[in-house]
Amino acid sequence: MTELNEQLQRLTIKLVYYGPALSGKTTNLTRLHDMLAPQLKGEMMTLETEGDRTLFFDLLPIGITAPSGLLIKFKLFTVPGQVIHDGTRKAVLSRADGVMFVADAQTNQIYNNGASFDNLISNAGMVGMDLSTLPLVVQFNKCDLPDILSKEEIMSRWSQAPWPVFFASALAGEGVLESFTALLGAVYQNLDKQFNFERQHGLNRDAFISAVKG
Ligand SMILES: Nc1nc2c(ncn2[C@@H]2O[C@H](COP(=O)(O)OP(=O)(O)OP(=O)(O)O)[C@@H](O)[C@H]2O)c(=O)[nH]1
Ligand SMILES: [Mg+2]
Repeated sequence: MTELNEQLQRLTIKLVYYGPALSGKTTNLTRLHDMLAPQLKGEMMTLETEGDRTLFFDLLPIGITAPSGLLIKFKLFTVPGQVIHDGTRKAVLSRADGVMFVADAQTNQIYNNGASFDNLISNAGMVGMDLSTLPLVVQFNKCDLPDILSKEEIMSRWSQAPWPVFFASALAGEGVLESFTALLGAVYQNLDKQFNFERQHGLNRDAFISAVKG
């Protein structure tokens, strides 16, 4: 449930990058931090990493102001993908307004992707989130590597699912902004439903998305 503080004219939107270990969640946030306009974003915070691996989370804060004066803050989090950090993952996922599921396109990661998606479904249920209404985008990352699933193979598994699928190479920044834009669009739809956003705050979907991209 999105937090809207009417008195302070402030809305906070939590977006979570979820997925198996080493799929590239932290890299997505790092690239977004490189790409977004400086006046929109705060410093990216990384809370304790061990080598390449996230132990708690990464956080990228972004802020925009609607024509109504409403300050909209986005908090982009990553979860730690390693199986043992499930408690942390659940805590970070809690109260998310949107999820980017970052899968690893390498053929040897099929099992880990599936297990992580099952884990998302199970944790979402435990923290009281409804996956049927949650804005969710699926990103298959590491598409630059040689031994990966073809787009056809991936789509044959995912095209029946209700979520949009993107292909990315986060290391090179490819597909990062496109998938993030899709997530913002899905989040906007929910906000508009919940708070009558366009009428109350003067931001339509396209303006909302371009305000974030700067
Ligand atoms: N070749 C290639 N490597 C990538 C890509 N994205 C990330 N990596 C590499 O994969 C490794 C893991 O990336 P991270 O972004 O730390 O992965 P993570 O999902 O945050 O991992 P955890 O925090 O352990 O859950 C790093 O060495 C990255 O440089 C990509 O698109 N292509
Ligand atoms: Mg990480």
